[in-house]
Amino acid sequence: MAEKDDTVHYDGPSGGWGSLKGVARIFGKEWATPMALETLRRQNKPGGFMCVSCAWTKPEHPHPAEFCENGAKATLWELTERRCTPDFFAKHTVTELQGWKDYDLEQAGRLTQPMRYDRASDKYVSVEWNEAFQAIGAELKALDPKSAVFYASGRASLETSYLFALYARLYGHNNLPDSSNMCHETTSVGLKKVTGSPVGTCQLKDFDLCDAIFFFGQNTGSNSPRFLHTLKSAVERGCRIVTFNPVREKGLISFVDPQNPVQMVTQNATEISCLYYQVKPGGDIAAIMGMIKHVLAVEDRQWTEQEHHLLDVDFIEQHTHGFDLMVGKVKSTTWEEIEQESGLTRTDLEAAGQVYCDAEKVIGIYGMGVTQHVYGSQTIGMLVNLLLLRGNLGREGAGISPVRGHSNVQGQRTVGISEKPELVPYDYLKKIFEFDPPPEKGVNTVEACEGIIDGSIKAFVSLGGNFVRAIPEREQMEAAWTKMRLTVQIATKLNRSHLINGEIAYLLPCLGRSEEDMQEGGAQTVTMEDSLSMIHGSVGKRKPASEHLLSELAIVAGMAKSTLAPKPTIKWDEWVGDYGKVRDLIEATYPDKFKDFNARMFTPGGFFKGNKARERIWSTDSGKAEFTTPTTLTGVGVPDKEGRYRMITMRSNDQFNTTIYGLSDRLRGIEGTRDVVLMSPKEIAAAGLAVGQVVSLVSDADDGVHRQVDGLTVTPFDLPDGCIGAYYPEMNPLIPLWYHEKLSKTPAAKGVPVRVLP
Ligand SMILES: Nc1nc2c(c(=O)[nH]1)N[C@H]1C(S)=C(S)[C@@H](COP(=O)(O)OP(=O)(O)OC[C@H]3O[C@@H](n4cnc5c(=O)[nH]c(N)nc54)[C@H](O)[C@@H]3O)O[C@H]1N2
Ligand SMILES: Nc1nc2c(c(=O)[nH]1)N[C@H]1C(S)=C(S)[C@@H](COP(=O)(O)OP(=O)(O)OC[C@H]3O[C@@H](n4cnc5c(=O)[nH]c(N)nc54)[C@H](O)[C@@H]3O)O[C@H]1N2
Ligand SMILES: [Mo]
Repeated sequence: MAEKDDTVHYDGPSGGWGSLKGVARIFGKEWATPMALETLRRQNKPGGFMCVSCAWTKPEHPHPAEFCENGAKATLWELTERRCTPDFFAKHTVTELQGWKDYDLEQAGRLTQPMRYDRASDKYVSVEWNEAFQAIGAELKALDPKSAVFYASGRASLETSYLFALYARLYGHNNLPDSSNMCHETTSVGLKKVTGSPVGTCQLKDFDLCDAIFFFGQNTGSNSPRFLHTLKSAVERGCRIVTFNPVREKGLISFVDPQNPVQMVTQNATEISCLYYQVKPGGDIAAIMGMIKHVLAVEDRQWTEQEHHLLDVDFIEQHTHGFDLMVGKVKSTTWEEIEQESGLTRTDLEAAGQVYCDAEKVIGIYGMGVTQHVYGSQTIGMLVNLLLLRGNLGREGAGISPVRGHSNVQGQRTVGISEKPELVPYDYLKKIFEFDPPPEKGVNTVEACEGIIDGSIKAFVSLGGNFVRAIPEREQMEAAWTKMRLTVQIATKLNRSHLINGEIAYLLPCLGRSEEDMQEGGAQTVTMEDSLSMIHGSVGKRKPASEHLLSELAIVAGMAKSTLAPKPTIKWDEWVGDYGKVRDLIEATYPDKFKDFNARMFTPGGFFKGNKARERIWSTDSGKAEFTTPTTLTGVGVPDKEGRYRMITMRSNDQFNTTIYGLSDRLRGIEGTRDVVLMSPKEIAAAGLAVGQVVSLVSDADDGVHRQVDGLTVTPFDLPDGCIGAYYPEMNPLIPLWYHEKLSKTPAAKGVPVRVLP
């Protein structure tokens, strides 16, 4: 699979020496202090601490170093020696800091003390913890609870998340959007609709048994590199991997295991995908339609010629609903339409479909390339259709495995961070805490933004994250943000969201996960749930970055105590003193998932919270697994038009979401800048542009709003026609707030309509 010579690309494999250099380049030689090495050695191991980077599972038998380039970066980022102290804030006004780049803000180092925004001097000034809690509590008490939003970025532990959600409900709202609303909400809604499960069904052992893996829109090499080890082993025992992605992502092409001395010396990379298709952005519905068309054709032939079914007809009969309708739709869709919408040929799709037919056990994988489209739920439905045809759900070695983002994003939803009350066991909450939780649905991320714009949302409390940077419609949102009465940010490092302040604003610094969390009852453990629904304990051992830091759990409890009237069932101080008591509450609220929680939290490889769909119990409307009849062949929400491109917003391997570690997108060969617009040489020529030309992008959403990003260098890159690539979060001003997935309202960041302005 040779790269095209006239495009920017990376010649090496993923992993290998490049990944080690990647770490060294950012942190210099000093990073390898004995303490940092000791911390990394404990990363993702039983009894150690769980990586703050991605959510990929932590195996029972870890590698000597069970972390990747990005996990190491994320940990070292937290372990930095730099400190962002009250002195720093005395030197810089907030207005001045608004002019800094994201990278420079985080370079200021770890936040050390609680700070209050002083409007008169336009500076952050230090404040005592108790004073901050009292002031926040007083503000919240004066507001209608429904006008407050409690946001969580997917890092905080299960214990903290449980209490954060409880705090919201005791106070009186379900306004609990989560980073998941911008991420895998399409899974929580779309996968649940068809399988009853809002999360993946696979376990790690399935990857040892499967015969084929179909990959849609997930960039393993950059975003969950530890997963490459699993894929490499699968390929080496003969599993076939078929990938659909507009970008030829290195990690899915070849991989050198940095932990394998022989591979490192010989640079004999493992080929990961046997077939790689550069589908159009949003073209996956059509691509899967083509594969299904082929599977159905083979079934017909096999039945007529040999009276033997290719399809698992018993499974379809017993366990599914909607088969005939779906088949009707597939049969009435022509190959011309499929080729047009997918950008792939019939021959290619038949070859991919044949891999499916030849495989006994199949796993489907997907990521943001699927979820961040207007019709993302239908793409998930199509992938599930494909799997259902041969009973590849609820069986060993088969299933569906969305790859989650933040290290505990899935877990936060599990323990009650949800704007949807029907997903939370209110009966248990009522019994345990003796209160009436609010029955009204709360706001998700997009609705929170709408409420901030229309003035109905007046307070925003953020448990981590960088909301204003991560959401769409940046310009309008930043302007609206300052109209809120109260903004509170719980964070480890300074970012843009801390500089766009409400009337009253607090910045509360917390411990990082690698740090020792000492409370009255001794050093504390926290827990997370990974992408494969495994629950792990995590113990930080490092000395905290500052003596003034509090744990996230203690900060949540501190605010809650000063907001809410005391109640005998609510024991904030006890819970802060011993997180084991919070785990007891989690177990009492979710007895099936968290049985013997405290006793099992250090199970090597984690303990499985269970999955009904895995056992072929379908919690759907029909009580069966649902075949989806798609209403569209494209995931994109606006029609094509002369001069309109579909923009994919991309992540580099040198960033974690809005945290930019450096300007090297090594695996794509883009170095030294993120201000680029990637286009195929053919599209560059067709648009009359020149390589290296500096252009602007404007949104092309036909809604009368002008959105523009300037200063982007035209860079030749191997991409399908009609599509351009550019970086997240820099391009977020171009995404209209209303441009989101239909069912889940996940912003559709992978098919944004834009024009190029020379
Ligand atoms: N290093 C690093 N690791 C991370 C993160 C990070 O920013 N940096 N972020 C974390 C988080 S929160 C998340 S959610 C995950 C995100 O991890 P991923 O799910 O991998 O997300 P992206 O990198 O945004 O995009 C995934 C892939 O989708 C492809 N794609 C775009 N459009 C389409 C399409 O229409 N069809 C198909 N088939 N493919 C498409 C893109 O080319 C890209 O390769 O990673 C987590 N891990
Ligand atoms: N255009 C476009 N937009 C996107 C995406 C995209 O692909 N394209 N992806 C979306 C996705 S998948 C996601 S998940 C969101 C991400 O949105 P968020 O989760 O809100 O953003 P992050 O960049 O992950 O948050 C980084 C900040 O978290 C804080 N932090 C780090 N560690 C800790 C900790 O341990 N505790 C606390 N309290 N704070 C901590 C630091 O201050 C850091 O600056 O963005 C979404 N936006
Ligand atoms: Mo994410």
